[in-house]
Amino acid sequence: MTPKEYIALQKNSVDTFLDEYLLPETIKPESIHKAIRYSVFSGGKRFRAALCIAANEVFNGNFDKVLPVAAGIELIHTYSLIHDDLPCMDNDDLRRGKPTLHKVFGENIAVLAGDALNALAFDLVSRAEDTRLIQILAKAIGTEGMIGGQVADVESNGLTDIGEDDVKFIHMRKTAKLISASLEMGAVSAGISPDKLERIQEFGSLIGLAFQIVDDILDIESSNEILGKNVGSDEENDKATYPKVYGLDKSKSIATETVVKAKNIIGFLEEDTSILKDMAGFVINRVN
Ligand code: GRG
Repeated sequence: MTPKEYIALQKNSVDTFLDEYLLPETIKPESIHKAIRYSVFSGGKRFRAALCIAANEVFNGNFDKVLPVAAGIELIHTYSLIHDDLPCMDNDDLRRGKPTLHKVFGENIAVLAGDALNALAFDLVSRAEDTRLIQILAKAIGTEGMIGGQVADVESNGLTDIGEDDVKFIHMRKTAKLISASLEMGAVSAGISPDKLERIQEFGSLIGLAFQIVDDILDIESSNEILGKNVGSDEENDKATYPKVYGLDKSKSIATETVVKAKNIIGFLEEDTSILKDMAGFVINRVN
């Protein structure tokens, strides 16, 4: 199975699960339930959920136990995209090939939908009855994680003296932390040992960094049709990106080297980690 097929397979399970879990659009107040479903089912790849399930599988976990956790991670990810697109953040009007949530439902409902997804995500993760998973997720999205990265990102808009350390600081937090936490939560739920967990964390940080570097590159080289969002948005917002700091060619080689390093880190584990290595390869080869 190719990594793309593996991700599609897990997406199917996650989407079926979420469709049953999320309240129907007919429940009052209808607008918030419609808004949540509009965003959650707008065609995300479910890469983070697939990573969580893959790590769980590698360390012999339990699919039924990890599925709500993987689904919860996708709700956090969707929440971050909704808030990232708001006028007070990146002010984007296209996401996953559709108008952004605030364009359709208004800014107030978009903010509240993000907030609701946060609460729902923790409800789902708590179903595994393992407080370590809740702690990993909370830390990954807090001020030392995703939110910290987003703060540094918005504060760097328009600055001319952005350096290598600054852009790595942002990418490691706003994107890599949740990607690494997805793997970590899958592995911890499967009972991974602490020494192996360290390798999984490091692998996750590296592929998460590469994921955001590739995102920066696609924002320059892809098209609105393929990406489902407005390309050129980073340049328009004068954002801190790898191509801005290193140029396109060097950014591509850094992304490739980062993925090679990631694969080597898990290469010595006794378990069959081929699915994780394939997922690392997907990060480099993805087109959207
Ligand atoms: C949600 C805790 C929390 C905080 C909000 C707005 C914000 C703080 C953070 C923004 C972080 C962000 C949007 C980072 C970009 C990550 C990224 C590369 C997204 C694209 O991921 P894909 O390609 O998207 O997996 P799909 O659409 O496939 O799901």
